[in-house]
Amino acid sequence: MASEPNAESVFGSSVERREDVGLLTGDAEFTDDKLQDAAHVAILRSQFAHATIEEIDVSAAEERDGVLAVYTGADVEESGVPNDIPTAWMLPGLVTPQYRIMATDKVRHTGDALAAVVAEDRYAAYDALDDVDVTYDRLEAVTRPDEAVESDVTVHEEAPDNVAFDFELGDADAVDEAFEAADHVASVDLEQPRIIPNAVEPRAAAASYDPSSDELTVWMTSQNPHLHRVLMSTATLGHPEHKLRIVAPEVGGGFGSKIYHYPDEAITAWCAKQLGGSVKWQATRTQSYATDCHGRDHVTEAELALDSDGTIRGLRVETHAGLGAHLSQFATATPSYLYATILSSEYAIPAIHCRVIGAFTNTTPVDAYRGAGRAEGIYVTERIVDVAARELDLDPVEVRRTNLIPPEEFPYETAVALVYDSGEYEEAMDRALELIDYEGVRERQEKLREGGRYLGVGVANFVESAGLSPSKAAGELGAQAGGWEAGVVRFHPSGTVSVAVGTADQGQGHRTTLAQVAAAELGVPVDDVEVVEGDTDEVPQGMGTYGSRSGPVGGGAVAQSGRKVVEKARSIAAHKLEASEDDVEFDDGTFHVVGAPDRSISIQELAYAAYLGHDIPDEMEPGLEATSYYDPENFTFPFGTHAAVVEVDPDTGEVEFHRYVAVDDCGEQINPMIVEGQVHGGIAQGIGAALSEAANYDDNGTLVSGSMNEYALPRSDSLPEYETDSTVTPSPHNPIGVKGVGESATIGATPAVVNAVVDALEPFGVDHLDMPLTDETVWTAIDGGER
Ligand code: MCN
Repeated sequence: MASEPNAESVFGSSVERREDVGLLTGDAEFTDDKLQDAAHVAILRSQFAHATIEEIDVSAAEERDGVLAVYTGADVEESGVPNDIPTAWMLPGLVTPQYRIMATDKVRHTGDALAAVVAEDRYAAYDALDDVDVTYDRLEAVTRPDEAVESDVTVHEEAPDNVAFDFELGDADAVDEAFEAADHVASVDLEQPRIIPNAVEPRAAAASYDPSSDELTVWMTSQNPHLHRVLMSTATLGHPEHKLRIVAPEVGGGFGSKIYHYPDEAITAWCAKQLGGSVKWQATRTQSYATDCHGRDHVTEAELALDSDGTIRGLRVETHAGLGAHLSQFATATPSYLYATILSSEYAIPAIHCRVIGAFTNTTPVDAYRGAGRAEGIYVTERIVDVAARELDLDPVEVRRTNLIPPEEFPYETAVALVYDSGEYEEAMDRALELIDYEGVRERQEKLREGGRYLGVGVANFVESAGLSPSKAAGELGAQAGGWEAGVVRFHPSGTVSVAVGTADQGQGHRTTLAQVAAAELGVPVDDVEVVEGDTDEVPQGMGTYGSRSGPVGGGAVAQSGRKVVEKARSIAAHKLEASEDDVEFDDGTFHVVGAPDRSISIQELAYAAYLGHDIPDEMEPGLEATSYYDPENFTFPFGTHAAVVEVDPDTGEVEFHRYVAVDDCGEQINPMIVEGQVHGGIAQGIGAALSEAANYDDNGTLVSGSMNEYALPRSDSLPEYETDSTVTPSPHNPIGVKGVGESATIGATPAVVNAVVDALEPFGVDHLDMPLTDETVWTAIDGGER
């Protein structure tokens, strides 16, 4: 039976994460825990970044003990499946070469799959890979997007100059006029290197096919099972969607990398069908590095026009965005609509123009990584504001303040097509400045410099477009997916509640927070609400978890269904209490007749009545549940200010943190503890990008930072103590006032840290440095590159 309703409001409380018991005790089940007796798939990757394939000889591998089958791309073609990994976002003029699950004629990066061995165990499968004999004809490779468009190397015949798209946003003429009228133009050339997402759990799939029913079930590390189902069903395997079940069990982190429909999971499912049984595949860390979509990869020229008092008149940005060897699903949207549209940051910039050239290279595909597009765009604006402030001899904080969009201007339409919903930017910025004691730090900086110590303070503001929506607008811009979310709220006759949502957790705590949303709407104890996600058989439809959408959009869907349930319950309450519906009030789980508090009935009692069906209004169907497809009218726009104080050692180039302050505003907070956790994780990743992380390729297209030995993730001893605070500016259009938070800190942290380091280096005449700001980069820059 249901527990007694509690009066305490669960929305806004730091309810403990119900996910943690399973995770901490090891009881939580991940994909690799499924199908323990299944055969194993090992996938052969290309040895070269660019080559034509002359022959693939699998005969020796087939002969090995324990090997059940060896397949190549030719076998996939022969099976007659559609065999395509499609893009999910079209842009005008976009070139869309076919992306097959295994390459047959040409390889375009070292992660391309060439053959799949299925064997009785993992060791036998991997050992047999050595016996697959591939004859390559090697080609030159190109790895940088700016070089790709001028190179003789052709990644795809369909894309002349390797250009996949050439995208423009904003008013170029207005920007020209603004630049002519302005007192000063600052410019900066900057690069944002590739980042490799490092989820704790590498990608994995386990697939089971039942030939008698034609049912195919795939457990996989998915951030969006329904999207995976539709793509796998229609574009890749040609398997009926209603007979394809995708389940995302516990997923150990994603950071964007598990949004995409990759060849490997499709190969695993295809192998299960071919063999008529169960197979599984688990990526190694090295394979993940070579195949998980990377993030960022921009080479940019930016110019900012300002008056001498710091008033910004215009911003001009041109960027070459690397797409890698193939188009991943959102690879086109991330550097175009998510990047160009956020360039206004928190500022009233009257004219902005942005051109993005998306280029194919012989590298791992690039797509959304935590902060996707918004992180890259905000970085440009927040860096160039600092560059301009120094050139104008103004305090960078004051330039920011001069240009902030004031609260009374909301909703605010930017020069790059977004309408920001709400913002109290100055309040958040002032809170951060006060916490970090900005004036005091500046004084200390001056004093320490006299003694040969180099302190730097960096401030970055940011806005994020979180929760892509609405579907119609996204569709007009080329999206092949909706921006809605589905949520089911179902009372059981005993008064407990099941919620099913189309989002898919990878560590964000949805089973806790979305239960809080439902409990608050229904006025029932949070422990009486169970949330199901990540299973296409259990959840009717869904769009998944990315773009910081699960709180605002998933939460919106749950709230909307909760409200529908309350309205139906109100009708039953009015019937049972013999009152008009207008006279029945709902408060914390109980319906009362206005003015007669003793005439009341709880929502749990009404659930029982609804399922009995004896004593409910005529014409009403029994049952108490509701489904919503919540399609928001706009993005939500979280914002904030991050500030860092660092000291640079001029002898070693080492960057040491003195302070790190983050003030974030994600509207109403469902669970402040989880919000803070999201901010902590985001700061770590933002600092990693600023100081140490970069995926580097050599000229042959070999990923030289191909393992954790060469790819420098931040470690706990290189991260500062975080000092966090928040302001609360609800989103006016969201049913629960929530804005997303999952990516915010990643967006704010990187420019704050880079600004701080460059500020520290001012006495050495350094006005910009490209990330990552490793000791070597900083040390070299201190001596004007002479060391
Ligand atoms: N939340 C809240 N109050 C708000 C906003 C959010 O309590 N005002 C809660 C939400 O209910 C949810 C969590 O905070 O439990 C994050 O919510 P949201 O901002 O909606 O983001 P999503 O849940 O959609 O998660 C996606 C986001 C992204 S895009 C990346 S990348 C990312 C991130 O979340 N990857 C993560 N955080 C991650 N955290 C972990 N542990 N692992 C990842 O892979």
